[in-house]
Amino acid sequence: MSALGRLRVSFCRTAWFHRPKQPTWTSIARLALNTSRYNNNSARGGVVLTSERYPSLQRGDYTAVTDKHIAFFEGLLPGRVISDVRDLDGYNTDWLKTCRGASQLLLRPKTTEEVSQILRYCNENQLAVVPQGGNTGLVGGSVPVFDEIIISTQLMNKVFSVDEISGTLVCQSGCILGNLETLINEHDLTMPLDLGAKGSCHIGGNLATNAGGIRLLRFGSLHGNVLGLEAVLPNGDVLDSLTTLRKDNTGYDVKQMFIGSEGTLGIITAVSILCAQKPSSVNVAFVGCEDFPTVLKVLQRSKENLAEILSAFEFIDRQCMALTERNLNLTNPITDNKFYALIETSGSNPNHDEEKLNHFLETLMEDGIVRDGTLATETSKVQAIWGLRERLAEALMHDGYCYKYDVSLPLSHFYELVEVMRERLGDKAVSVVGYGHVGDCNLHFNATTREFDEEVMGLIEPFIYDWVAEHKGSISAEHGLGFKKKDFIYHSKSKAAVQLMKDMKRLLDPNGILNPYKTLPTD
Ligand code: FAD
Ligand code: 2HG
Ligand code: ZN
Repeated sequence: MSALGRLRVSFCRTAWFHRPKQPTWTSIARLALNTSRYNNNSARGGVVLTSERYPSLQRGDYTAVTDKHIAFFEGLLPGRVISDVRDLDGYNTDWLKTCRGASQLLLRPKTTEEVSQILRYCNENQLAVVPQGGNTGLVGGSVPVFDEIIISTQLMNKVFSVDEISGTLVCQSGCILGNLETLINEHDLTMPLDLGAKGSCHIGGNLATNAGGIRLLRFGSLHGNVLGLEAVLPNGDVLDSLTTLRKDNTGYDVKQMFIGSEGTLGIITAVSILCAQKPSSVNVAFVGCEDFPTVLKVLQRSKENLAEILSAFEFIDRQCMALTERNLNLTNPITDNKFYALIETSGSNPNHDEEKLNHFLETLMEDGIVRDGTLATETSKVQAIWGLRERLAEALMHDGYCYKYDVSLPLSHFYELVEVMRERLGDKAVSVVGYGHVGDCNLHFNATTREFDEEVMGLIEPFIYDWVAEHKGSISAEHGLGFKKKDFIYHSKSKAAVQLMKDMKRLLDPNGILNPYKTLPTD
């Protein structure tokens, strides 16, 4: 009997990406907290203002927006200036509902020239701004801290060209990732990145955060897939680096500076990206493992046996999987396992791919590595299994308050962090879970409590950052530093590297108007 026959047939219903219920609060270490406001949901919009939550925060020496400024912007962007506070709440509040600014002004440019004029004016008038894409960032980088003007790329959603032979896509930065995927699928191409927030995040936001996601294992990071970009510098100058060339060794590769700069060096207005051939066969195997070393064994075997068709390898622990059932009412097709591995293959020959995957699963079972699993070959079932994985961030938030960490760790210490934290938190937490992009050594560690608990927070931070640094990891694998993690940068970067970052910031943004209070440390 084939492995396909012996493995249970997938039966999950298709799951979709939803915005989660509001959590209550998150913390920023090294900033004094106004503890009386922890769970104050009576504040406007249900989320406490960041400036009230952290009373020690100092607003920079920026000009406050006046009617004169608003009149200027209304002349420049007729009908695309929003200054009614009721319409601004969603833009002022982050996806996790943990950070909230008090911006009085949202600008929605359509062209690079408009972005250039906005920034030139803001720079001359010492007006602080925050660039915003889909506002799905998880580190508080996309919303104002005080009253920074929000510059949204929402209306910058033009696709300029798709070249089927070279696989290059050139578009404006406000295109939604999921829409780009749909569009280029028609040209038999696929995006080199995919993430749970694809229905909302913008490609410019993806570049600005150097987003990783579930395809990084196959296609590598955006530092390799972005061929060119256009960015507007804080003084309004346009940096045209929008090449479509695969190779170009003419001096410093300046576009790299903007990838992962989290809106602190320039506003990305257009992107040229290398897309891959769309696979004609995609399969997903979802297998149960009895311990974490077995997950690693399966990973190693996947690399050996699936080789060029392996396109994703994710893991979920039992405690995390339980949340999808408890909080989202989803069905896990293979219950009662301590760990789960999601293995995706993508290729161009369905028979070849199935044969390879079948052989791989057979040997896993014959060698007693895996006893339970399910295989999905139909698109709807593949999507349903991915739904279990992609909705974990949402599932966690239903517990109440979520303490979220996104770290890189060597595989030899990878899951140890979850065990150490579980021991440390004991029964003070509702859930203590680990999941993520294990194929890229990227762990998503999350703990939850019903509501924010200062004692739990104190048990997690700074311990977790120290632990990660001691074990030669990174305190932010893919989400960035934003507002929440900027002061822990020295756990992962040398003093010399941070100094160079500060020098670059000063060179490009001497007035510090672009996304202040983000990425670079306070000191
Ligand atoms: P925003 O949230 O709007 O902004 C993020 C940062 O980029 C901010 O600092 C902002 O100022 C800056 N920025 C935005 N647009 C521009 C621009 N045009 N020019 C300059 N700066 C800009 N992230 C991953 O890496 N991998 C994942 O697998 C992943 N999965 C997620 C799943 C869910 C359910 C959610 C909610 C988030 C997930 N994220 C993930 C985090 C987030 O989606 C990514 O960081 C994404 O790239 C942010 O894009 P955005 O358009 O929403 O950017
Ligand atoms: C994912 O991989 C995202 O699902 C979110 O990066 C991770 O919420 C998290 O911890
Ligand atoms: Zn992730």
